[in-house]
Amino acid sequence: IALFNTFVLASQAHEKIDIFKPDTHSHAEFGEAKSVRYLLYDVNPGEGFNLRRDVFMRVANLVKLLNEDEPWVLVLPPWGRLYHWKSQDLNQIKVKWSTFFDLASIREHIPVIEFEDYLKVMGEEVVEEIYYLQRYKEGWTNGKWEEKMDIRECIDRVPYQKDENDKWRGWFFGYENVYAKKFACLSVQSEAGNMKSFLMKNTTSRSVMLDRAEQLIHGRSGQHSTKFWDARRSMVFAKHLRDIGDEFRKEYLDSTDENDETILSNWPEMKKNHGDAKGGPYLSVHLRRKDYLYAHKEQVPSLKYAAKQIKELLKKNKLKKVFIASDCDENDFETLKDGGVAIIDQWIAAHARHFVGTYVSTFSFRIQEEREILGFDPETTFNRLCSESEEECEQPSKWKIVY
Ligand code: GFB
Repeated sequence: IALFNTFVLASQAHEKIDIFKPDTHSHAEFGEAKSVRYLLYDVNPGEGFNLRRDVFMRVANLVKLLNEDEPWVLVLPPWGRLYHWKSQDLNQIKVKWSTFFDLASIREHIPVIEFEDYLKVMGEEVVEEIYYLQRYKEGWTNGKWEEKMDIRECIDRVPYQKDENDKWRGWFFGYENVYAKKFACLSVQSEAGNMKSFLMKNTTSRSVMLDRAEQLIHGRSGQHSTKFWDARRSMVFAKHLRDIGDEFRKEYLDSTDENDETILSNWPEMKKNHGDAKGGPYLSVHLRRKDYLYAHKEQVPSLKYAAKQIKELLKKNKLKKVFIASDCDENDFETLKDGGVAIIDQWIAAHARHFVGTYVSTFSFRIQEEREILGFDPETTFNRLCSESEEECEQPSKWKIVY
């Protein structure tokens, strides 16, 4: 309650801004009222949507840890300027997280706020401090990983410049008037959670941004931990996108949650056993093309060889229909943002009786996680297409859900 009140007082906005459900967090634990602080982050501009989702999980679990001692709110970085979003006719910057995800579900994990709402709360288009995360110039000493972080000179050219009024200017998700008061480069070799003491002890500003947050690793909150899966489970796709996917499943793939045993419940209460989910009567394939055709040409099949494998899988699984998600050229969807189409593809692929993905694609990995959450038998999930040139076609590791 203390935290919630402090937030409301701190807010200079006239409208009510949702950050979290006050009743799901035990704010009474914070003895005296501490003012809310805001953590912002951004990722290397070249990274795609699904790697960004993974970085979100790392930062989210940092915020989770911070909230054990101080009230911190995570500011969700607006989506935009993604290398893979090619549709020219759509305005695809400053895209809110609620376009793609169900914020109420994320708020069951940590307090979050959209960037736009953060600006309203601050009452000024400002980020107080930015730390641009970078590696250590000298690399790993003795080739050994050790946890450390130090303010250092910037190694590479950074995308922030000081203007004539000593304000740091940069991309800030396309919000042109936003500036930062303070900027520094921070060399890090650290798991995300270990940023906690830096943020609590070395900074006092109301808002701190970590740019290039992909430098932080999962560490102890990795895929074998419940922390990883809690954050992952909270990233429920937005209902308007799930609905489109469900409609498509029903109409073309004879697939409904009732028949397929894939009914969702509120994620904190949803605990499935492997094999609980049956899946719709279709095979789903993630057939990654574009940059993968040259970046991973040894492991990515020709269309002909992909077709051969698909035919065999249909036969083996006694299925007649196949749903192929792909980034191959063609765009039938005119009204949806590219990110939205990709989510619908992932949603449908996640509900199939059997799934086969593409070598090391994070897009495929996120589908595999979705299937773990739904309760599929791992044998139907952790599969990938092989290329004709591979002698041994190693299948993906089975990263199973932990509760
Ligand atoms: O998601 P993502 O990081 O996965 O990047 P990878 C691939 C992007 O391409 C997705 C689109 O976010 C989508 O926008 N895309 C890929 C698809 N597959 C599909 C699909 O089946 N359907 C639809 N609708 N869209 C990484 C990239 O890609 O691979 C890095 O993030 C880099 O930039 C690396 O290129 C090599 O892990 O597949």
